[in-house]
Amino acid sequence: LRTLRFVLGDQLHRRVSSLTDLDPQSDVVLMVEVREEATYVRHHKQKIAYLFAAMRHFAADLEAEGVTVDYVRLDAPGNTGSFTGELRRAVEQHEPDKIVVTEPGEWRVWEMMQGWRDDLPVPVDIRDDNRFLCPRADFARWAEGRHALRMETFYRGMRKRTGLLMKDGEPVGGQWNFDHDNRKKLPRGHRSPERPDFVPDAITSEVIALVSDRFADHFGDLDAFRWPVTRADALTALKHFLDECLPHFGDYQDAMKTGAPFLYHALLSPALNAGLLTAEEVCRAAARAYDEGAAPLNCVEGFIRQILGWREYVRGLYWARMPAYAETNALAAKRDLPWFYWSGETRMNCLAQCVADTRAHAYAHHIQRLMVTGNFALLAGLEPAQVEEWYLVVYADAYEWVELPNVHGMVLWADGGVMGSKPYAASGAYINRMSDYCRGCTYDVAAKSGESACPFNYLYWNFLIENADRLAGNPRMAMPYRTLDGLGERRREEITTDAARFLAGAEMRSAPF
Ligand code: FAD
Ligand code: DLZ
Ligand code: SF4
Repeated sequence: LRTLRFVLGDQLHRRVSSLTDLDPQSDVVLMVEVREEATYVRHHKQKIAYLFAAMRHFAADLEAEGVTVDYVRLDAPGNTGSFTGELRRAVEQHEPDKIVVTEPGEWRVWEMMQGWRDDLPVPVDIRDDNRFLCPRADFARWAEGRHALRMETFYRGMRKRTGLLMKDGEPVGGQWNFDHDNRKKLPRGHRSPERPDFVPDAITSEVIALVSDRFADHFGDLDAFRWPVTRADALTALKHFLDECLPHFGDYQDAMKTGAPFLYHALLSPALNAGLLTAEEVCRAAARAYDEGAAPLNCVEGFIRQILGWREYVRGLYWARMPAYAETNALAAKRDLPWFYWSGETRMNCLAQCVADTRAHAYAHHIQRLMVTGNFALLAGLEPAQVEEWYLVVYADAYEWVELPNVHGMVLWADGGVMGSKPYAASGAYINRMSDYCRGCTYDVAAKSGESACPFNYLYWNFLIENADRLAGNPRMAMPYRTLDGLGERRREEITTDAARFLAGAEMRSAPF
């Protein structure tokens, strides 16, 4: 019997479910570089280069094992440019008895796969994705009948289920969550560790040249491409993180600094999302660092919560609530995405810096995504679909299963509270507290009104005023609404006038000059 095993570009793990029973004597592994996947949104150039480079290295490793790999390069003669076209071509060429594939990360491809079952002349076995710790069906059972899903409840269940940071059925250290020890501001002059430097080898360099040529009009630079694109390099990156960054991860998790996009973050999301590392091995390695006394509990718990908690939770939520999830717009936001999200041309220094980091590295850390580009999108009432497309384009780790809940739910509150109990709205004071951006800004973070005032300041109150009928009744918003009530009529008028002027002004233009 000959099985055709179709491995997608973000399933690059040797023990992924589609490969567990691989028979190198008879089976063929299919991997395809296709234009449709590279352009369904106009991904950052580094994201395409990352996937193609990781795919080519993974295929080479399989071949070194003696596995037959049908690897279709982007510029191969006859490449039809789509998953479906390439699968059909491979079926004609290899005449398999069946096709085996692991379920995809995106609804769009899931629907495509259902079509393969109907249209192809051989059976298609779609297997669970075993790279996650919580199977889709288990999450769906947990979510059934709940409107609001809360990460913290889910996370505690996952700690019990996996035994991570657990002792005798209780959380290690007597608490589930050590966030109150985290979130320090970086001291002035502080130097964080250097990012590991994975200089592109011949395979990666060839891919970078291809992407530069074929996707020249996509967002982003390729010059600073330094991602680990093999499992061996991803393991080196994990070790670097555990040794150099984890001991301070929690402390400076929310800090932002000009010209220092990485700080103590792991930079592991592209490798995790493409399959080079598994969530389980990364969490267990972090727990081991705590057991061995190499990192304190607040840092290790904070890190494990991001993966065992947030990452598994958003993935479960995505599959439990799609496709309807993407359609809601609870705050009726409809303003166009300003052009500066692409060009970085804005006088708001925090946004200019985050866009610059994003363009250079296809990366920004969580707080830049949530509290700068995200917070502005929320306060300015940008249309969810346009903001979501931006986030799906610009990051090397972006796949809809993780991007959509974070943007639609956590940032924009477009799901009306399914994912988080309240919107993460904040004024310029938060950005000033956690970063050095305001020092280099032409706007004045201390000023509340007028043309030179930080726009986040009046947009924050304007957001509360505009959404009062939707948010004022939310118990978790009671405090800001009480403060708003105390501001007085004249101050409220000042806020709405400032906001209207800014939102109609040059900063908000949605196309280049
Ligand atoms: P670290 O800060 O070192 O965290 C460690 C790991 O925890 C990450 O590698 C990631 O796997 C996981 N993690 C942390 N927070 C989250 C979260 N909220 N959701 C899921 N996993 C999380 N992450 C993506 O992988 N892809 C995305 O497309 C994506 N889009 C986002 C959009 C917005 C608006 C926000 C607020 C967050 C988004 N995130 C996304 C989550 C998070 O910002 C990134 O995972 C993180 O910045 C990746 O960098 P790191 O590996 O250095 O992470
Ligand atoms: C993101 C991406 C890109 C840019 N290109 C390819 C590709 O050419 N071939 C491939 O197999 N996968 C690619 N991917 C990843 C897929 O888009 C991903 O598998 C689906 O979005 C499902 O998560
Ligand atoms: Fe951003 Fe306002 Fe600070 Fe300028 S002053 S960097 S706009 S928060």
